[in-house]
Amino acid sequence: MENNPKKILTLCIIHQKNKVLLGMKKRGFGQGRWNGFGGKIKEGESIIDAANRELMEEIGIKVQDFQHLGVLDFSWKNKPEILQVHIFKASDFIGVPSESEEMKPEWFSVNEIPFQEMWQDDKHWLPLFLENKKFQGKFLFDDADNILDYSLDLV
Ligand code: 6U4
Repeated sequence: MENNPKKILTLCIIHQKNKVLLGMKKRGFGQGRWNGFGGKIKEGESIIDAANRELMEEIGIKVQDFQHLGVLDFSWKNKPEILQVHIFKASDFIGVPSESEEMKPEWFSVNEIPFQEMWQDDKHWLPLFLENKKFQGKFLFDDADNILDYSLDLV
């Protein structure tokens, strides 16, 4: 039974001065794209705990200074589910970013972000993120993950 089609997820990008840490998703949802780190929150888990659990599982690091910058709702034309993704920034972390079965981390200059190999929404909100602006938005995708419609506002 599918009573609650809204899923809450985390997405964390490490941003230090002129570089960001992204990960190549090696399997599952979003495979083949550079992305931040994160995933679905588990029952009873706080959103910050979920963000840190995913960072540890995916690249073996832990963060203390999360900034909650954005909330984006993603939906698809022919699917009932809505993904509500909470976007966090961090600058400091403990540990060494390391490749896992799910993610291969890599630093990118903020001038060389690989937008062509990312979700299409990223080029809209990442510039706001890099300027520490808070935002909210909604993106509607087709079956091939192309944007059909979107709204994005500063909050
Ligand atoms: P499981 O089911 O354990 O493999 P889990 O790790 O919980 O999955 P996953 O991998 O499905 O979650 O998480 C998807 C990740 O992709 C989250 O960090 C949110 C992010 N994401 C989803 N849609 C996105 C989009 N349109 N743009 C974007 N990130 C997106 O930049």
